[in-house]
Amino acid sequence: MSAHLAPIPELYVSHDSALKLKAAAAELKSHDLTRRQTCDLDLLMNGGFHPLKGFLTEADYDGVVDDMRLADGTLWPMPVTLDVSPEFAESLTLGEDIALRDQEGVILATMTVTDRWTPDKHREALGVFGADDMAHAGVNYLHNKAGKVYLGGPVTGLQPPVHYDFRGRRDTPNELRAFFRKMGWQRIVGFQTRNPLHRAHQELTFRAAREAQANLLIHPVVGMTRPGDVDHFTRVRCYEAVLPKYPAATTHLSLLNLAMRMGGPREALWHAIIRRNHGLTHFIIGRDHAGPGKNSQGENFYGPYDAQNLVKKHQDEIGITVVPFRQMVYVQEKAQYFPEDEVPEGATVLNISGTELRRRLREGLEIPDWFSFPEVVEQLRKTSPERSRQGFTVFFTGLSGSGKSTIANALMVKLMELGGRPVTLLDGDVVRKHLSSELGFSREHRDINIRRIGYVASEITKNGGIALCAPIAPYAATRREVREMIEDHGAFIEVHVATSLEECERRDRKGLYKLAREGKIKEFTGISDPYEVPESPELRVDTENVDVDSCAHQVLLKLEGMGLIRA
Ligand code: PPS
Repeated sequence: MSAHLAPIPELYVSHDSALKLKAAAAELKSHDLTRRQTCDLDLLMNGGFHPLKGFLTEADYDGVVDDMRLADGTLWPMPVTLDVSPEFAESLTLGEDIALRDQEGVILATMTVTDRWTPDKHREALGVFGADDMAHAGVNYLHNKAGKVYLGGPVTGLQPPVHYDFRGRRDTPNELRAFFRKMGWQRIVGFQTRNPLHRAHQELTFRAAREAQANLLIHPVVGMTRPGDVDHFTRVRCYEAVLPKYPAATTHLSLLNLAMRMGGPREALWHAIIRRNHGLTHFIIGRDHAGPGKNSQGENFYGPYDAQNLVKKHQDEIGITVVPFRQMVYVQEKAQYFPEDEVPEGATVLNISGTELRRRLREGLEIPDWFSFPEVVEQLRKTSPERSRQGFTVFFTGLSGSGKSTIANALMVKLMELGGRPVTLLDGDVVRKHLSSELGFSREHRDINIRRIGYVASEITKNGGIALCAPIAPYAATRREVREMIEDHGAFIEVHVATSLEECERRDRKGLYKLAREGKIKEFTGISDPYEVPESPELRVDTENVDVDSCAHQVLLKLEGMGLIRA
């Protein structure tokens, strides 16, 4: 049997041992895994991350960050760390076993904690991603989502995470290796993707398989990809729609539960190692593999072919051959795709970027047949209806008495007059009565209140409705959090109702400013509590010189300009 198809070590114990260990693990301190950690654990346990035997120790982590190597010298470019809160980390003694639970509380594994340290995240960002810039999704996750302390140590696998979706299309490395053995496939080229497959991808994969004289594994990532990507449910339906266009005897589709970091060249190297573990002999690396987009200066983080070059340098050591590809473009005169460096002279080159595709979907414009398959476009249109049929949230923020609710009410009536989508008003006072009646006005309580509003608004937006929110929402960080929650599902329009404190106090409709000045109401926004003015809201309205009706109309015009409503 070829070495690349022999079974690979997993971290699972036998079924009987797992049952016993699980019963004992219920007594252990336990950590609830994040989504990313669940993906990482899945691949640790099933051998996708071979030769790792657990979450990185401090010495391995240092080596990976600085030189892409574990302490024993093995090539490993990406930190796979168990990040936790300082409180949880401090509650542990080194050498202690902990239970690792999924989001429903099911124990998936135990881990012996051999290492605990507070990483220098600035150093990690620079070492792993080449920049400490929040515009990079991996860096943003590192600073804003990952816990402050890392735990390291060997993992004992008890059961894989349960997947309810596309079960038949998910394969562990050993399942894939067994499949290749059964089919007699010796040479297999893998194609990694986090996007729907269009004609250019199909052409690229055909050519790669031909060049490598290999069978083809379409191996899309369905764990976590770049925020804003097409969700994996839609993508898998797209892949399934394209699959019949491939020769069945030499093509296979399998889903990979990887949490990507968008780390460009280092990530490409990591992908190659993971694919080697899944039994592949060849791996396609195209333009800007695992690219994170532009940095905060508007420049690319990595060169378009840096990833190819890095993986080529290490391909022998990994044991997989890179099949490098240039960007594929459509040549109109030939009615055919070509790598960009092989385009016949003087020919007309057509291309539609990801941004342009999203614009066309958003605005309900044509997507030509030379670009994609009608079956794929149909799936994409189902998930991304044009903007005027999507849900959205208008989030008013401003001081108490600034006029948020009044404008929001006027806007609600105007939107209802237009019709087409249900409109819900989440007014500050109303929310505090129904959703947040137990909360006060400390920073902590205000944040909880705003997150609740954000959650409800995101559900409304997801379901195609219009949410109008009108809380004070004094903190920029919490407003940003809500924006992120909602932008997963539709547009978020922040409207700063910029009435000055003096004017709000002069109006003092509810008599609260007077009480606040007298010290009878504590922590009153603008008087004894902060209000962080939004720096770049979608719209700022001035209620001091403009009447309510005109303010609401300004919002309506903004929505029209964004393609969200058709007046
Ligand atoms: S927050 O900060 O966004 O959670 O506030 P919010 O939920 O919008 O609630 C604001 C309304 O509560 C009344 N109120 C106070 N506001 C600010 N600070 C203090 N301490 C306070 N105590 C009561 C006030 O009437 C706000 O209503 P609006 O509609 O904004 O005037």
